[in-house]
Amino acid sequence: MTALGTIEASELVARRPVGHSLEAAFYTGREFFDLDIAAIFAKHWIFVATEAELPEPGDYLTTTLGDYSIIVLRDDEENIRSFHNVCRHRGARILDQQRGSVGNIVCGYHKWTYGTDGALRHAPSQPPGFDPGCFGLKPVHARSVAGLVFVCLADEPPRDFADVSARIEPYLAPHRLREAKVAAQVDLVEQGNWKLVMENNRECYHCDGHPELLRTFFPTYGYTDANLPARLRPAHERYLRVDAELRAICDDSGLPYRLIEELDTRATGFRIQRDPLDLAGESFTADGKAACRRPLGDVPTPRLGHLSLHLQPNSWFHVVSDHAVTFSALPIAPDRTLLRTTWLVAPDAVEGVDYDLETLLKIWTATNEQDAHLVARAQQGIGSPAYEPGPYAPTEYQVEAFCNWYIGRLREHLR
Ligand code: 3BY
Ligand code: FES
Ligand code: FE
Repeated sequence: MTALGTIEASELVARRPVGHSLEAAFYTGREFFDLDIAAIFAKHWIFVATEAELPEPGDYLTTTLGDYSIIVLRDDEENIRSFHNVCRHRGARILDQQRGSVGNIVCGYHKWTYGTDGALRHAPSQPPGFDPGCFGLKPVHARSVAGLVFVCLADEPPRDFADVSARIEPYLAPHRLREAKVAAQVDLVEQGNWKLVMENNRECYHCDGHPELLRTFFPTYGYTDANLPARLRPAHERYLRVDAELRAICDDSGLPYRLIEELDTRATGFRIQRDPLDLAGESFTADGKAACRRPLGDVPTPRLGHLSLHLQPNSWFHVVSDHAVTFSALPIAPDRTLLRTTWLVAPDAVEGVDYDLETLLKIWTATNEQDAHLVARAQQGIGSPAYEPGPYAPTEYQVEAFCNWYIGRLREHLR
């Protein structure tokens, strides 16, 4: 018998009703936390960093996925690599800082020394015949897609990632994120399960709770003509007008914008689209005007709306003409999640000259805090024995797609 009582995790996975939120144990139980790490985070491509965080050879960061600790670094040849942060001598955690820069990767315990390619270069006082070639750092698959760095812990990563990369790269490439500069990174610990963070991100049913974001973000997001509430008609009319303008600009300048939505039909579920913004239409600011004077990449006009990328299991991205924002939700405990938000600007943008940091961060900081409250409320309610799964509205179809993808992956794992 498990802590779920007589009901096994596999039964809960098998009986999940389509179109409804998940049963409580998915959000509260240690069994599902461990299962999520094993079936989701250790098997899929996970966004962990931007190349902008690792500008020079030897720059590294460490990240935690459940019990795994990994190193992501730029090697001497400037390639992005990833390794398990576990020494091949007696297993000590090698790098214990969140980020830094190294010439070699040196374990602090007995000074085994690895190159930035992971090869063991030096192990003090070993007997003759010791073969360093047998003790390189264990590699983790790592790929950069237009400057967004993904890792996969599986021996055999999902093979569809190459296809997804090839399809999203043309949308991202014009913004030259590889060369961008990190303006800020903020870690927010949310009091809720990582899936509640993701589900909340996948709908705008709750967007009335985001007055700052809604200055420019169309509240019609996720609705169709058939289910659009009457109160959103004026916004929808405006949306249609500016959307037509945006499409014309994109067609003229060869920028891809069309929606691709394959959220739950493949291992690397994704959604990408360039969508207009309201008011000046340039950026996530109070008036829609750019927050940074330097454009991000080769943009034909600042009025480019937002390029939005949503990826299963745990990341989303918004790129506007003057900056990019990346988001990743990393599980800490069944009821705690780290939301990491990173703002990127053009490499030559100077804080205080080209942009005011507070203005740049304002909208998503407020939105993240509002979302964190909503996620905590959801976690609290779901913790009551009175909770039972409730139905998703049509505008929550991307939440259903997230849960459907997730349940499908668990079923595959448990087979
Ligand atoms: O970040 C997103 O994708 C948005 C923000 C508001 C709701 N969600 C769909
Ligand atoms: Fe790393 Fe001994 S455990 S050098
Ligand atoms: Fe929200």
